[in-house]
Order: sequence, then C-alpha cells, then structure tokens
Amino acid sequence: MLPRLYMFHGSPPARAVLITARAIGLDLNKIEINVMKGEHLKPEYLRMNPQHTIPTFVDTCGFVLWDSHSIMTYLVSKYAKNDKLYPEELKKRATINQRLFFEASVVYPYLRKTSLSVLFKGKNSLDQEDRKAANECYGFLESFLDGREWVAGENLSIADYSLLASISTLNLLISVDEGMFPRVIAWLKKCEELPECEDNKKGLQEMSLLVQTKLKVVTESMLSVLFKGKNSLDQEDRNAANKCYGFLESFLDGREWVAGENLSIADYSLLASISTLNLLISVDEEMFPRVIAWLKKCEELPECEDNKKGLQEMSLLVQTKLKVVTESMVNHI
Ligand SMILES: N[C@@H](CCC(=O)N[C@@H](CS)C(=O)NCC(=O)O)C(=O)O
Repeated sequence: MLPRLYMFHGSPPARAVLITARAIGLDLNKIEINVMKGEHLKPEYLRMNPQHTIPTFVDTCGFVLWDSHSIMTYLVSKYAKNDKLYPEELKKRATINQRLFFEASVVYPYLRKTSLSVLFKGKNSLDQEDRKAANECYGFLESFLDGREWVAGENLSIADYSLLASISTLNLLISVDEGMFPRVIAWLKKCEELPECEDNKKGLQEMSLLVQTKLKVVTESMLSVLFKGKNSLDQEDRNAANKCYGFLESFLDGREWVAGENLSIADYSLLASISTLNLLISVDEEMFPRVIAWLKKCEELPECEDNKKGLQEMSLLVQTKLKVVTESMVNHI
C-alpha cells in the first residue's frame, strides 16, 4: 500500500509535495481532486481535512496531514534516506522553516489572490499595484539568494521546492524582470533542470485549474481597519472570520489542543492571530464553543502573558479606528 496524496497538478503546493516525493524516491498514490466540481468540499474530503485544502496527505497508517509545508517536512523526516533536504542541524533547519513560512504567508496568499482575479474574476490586465506586490516577493527572494546557491543556503532544500512551485506560477502572471532580479532568474533555471522538478512543468501547464476561494486572513481585516480607513465591519468580514473560527472548531473536535492531545507551538501561533481577530469580530460562543474554551485555556498559560499585553495595545488601537467598538453594534448597522 502506498501513501495517498490528494492533489491536482495546477496547485503549486501540491506540486511542491510531488517534487519532494520524487526527490526522495517515494511513490505516492496520487488522487486527483477536481476543485471545479467541488470535490474538496464533499463530506468524505472534509472528514479528512476540514480546511478542504489541496494537497492532503494520508500515510499508510492512516495519519492525515495537510498544508504542503508540513507534508514536505514529514516526508523527508520519515521517508528520506538522509536529512539533506531538511537538515536536522538546528540553524539550517530554522532557516529552511523561515523560507517555508515566507512562502506560506507572503508569496502564496498573493499568488492565490492574483491568479483568482485573473482566472475567474474577469481581471484582464495586471496593473502597477499587482506588479509592485509581485516585485516585492521577487525582491525578497533576490536578497535570500545573495551569496547563496539555494534559497536557504549552500544546499538545495525543500524550501527551494516550495518556492519554485509558487514563484514559477507567479512568473506566468507577472514575469520576473531579469535586469532587476538576476539571481531569481538564475535560480529558476537551475531548479527547472532538476529531474525531480518535472512535475512542476506539468503543473504550470495546467495553471488554469487554479481555482479556490481564499479565506481572508487576519492581517487583511486588520490592515483594512488600521490603515485603510475602514471603520465598520460588514457581513463579508464576518463570514471570512467565521470560516477561520469554523476550521479551528473542527481541529479542536475530539482534541485538547489544536494539533492533538498536547499543547504545541501551533497553539501559540493560532492563539496570537485568533485572539487578535477576536478583537475585530468576536468569536460566537454558541457557534464555536470549542474555540472559546481553547482561548480561555490558552489565556491561563503563564507563557501567554505577553499575548495579553499585546492584545490590550491592539484593542485600544482598533477601538480608535472602528466607529463601532462592540460586535453587537456592528450587527445592528
Ligand atoms: N498553505 C496551503 C495552501 C493550500 C491551498 O490553498 N491550496 C489550494 C489549491 S492550490 C486549495 O486548497 N484551494 C481550495 C480551497 O481552499 O478550498 C498549503 O501549502 O498546502
């Protein structure tokens, strides 16, 4: 029996996992998911991955994991013959993780937004603002590659695979300017020559299959309130926030903490953002009782003291920006 990967080739994160699997010689049972037909929203998929993202990985023992970055680190740690692609040495690993999070939190959200607007929302030209944002991603990457062979150092790593999948896709929409970003261009070429990156080419051709509706992330709502003069929150904001709370509620189903029976850094990460989002759009206790209980439990942890301090500062700031400060008032607008 082979581990299963639910995927489609157009999906950059799925491609990053395919490249990793090929690099370590792991055969996968690839199961194509058609997002256009909503196959990722069917109950059997949601039972596996309530966040309904692609890719989702199911190991031979039944262990389910999603998010390409988590899957890649797991595959190398479990199946690779050595740790070259994800070294155990602390600082090397930390740098690779930083690049992976850069992909997850900076490049991919932007790529997703832009490709959706072009492919499905009728946007038929990319403007200066789009180019500026893409160039910002390319610029960061250019600086990571300054004096380095690969994005996280002297050796090829899973961070290269992750960034290759998304940067090469973004490059289809807004091409990398060779004069401005020569190292990015050289790195893209080098990656494309790697035999394990074959699957990326195939996926790039299927780019038009990129379809999804993206959650509005915490930062998006926050930025619009703090810096873009938004002074009330509407139903669309509430829907997006509730979607986040809903995912979290399902992660907490039958679990003490967000990733299982034990407290982990995933709780700290989610606590910081969810408690902040809660300032803007409060978590409804009836709809999300587990999230409320988890927030309370986290708040009692001594190490979460700094979170409270930050929340107080943030809450003052938000209150001065939002005309209406309480959720009940928002609901009555
Ligand atoms: N950070 C995630 C992103 C996954 C993601 O958003 N995948 C898209 C396909 S490229 C998706 O699942 N879209 C459908 C949806 O979000 O409902 C990862 O790296 O796996």
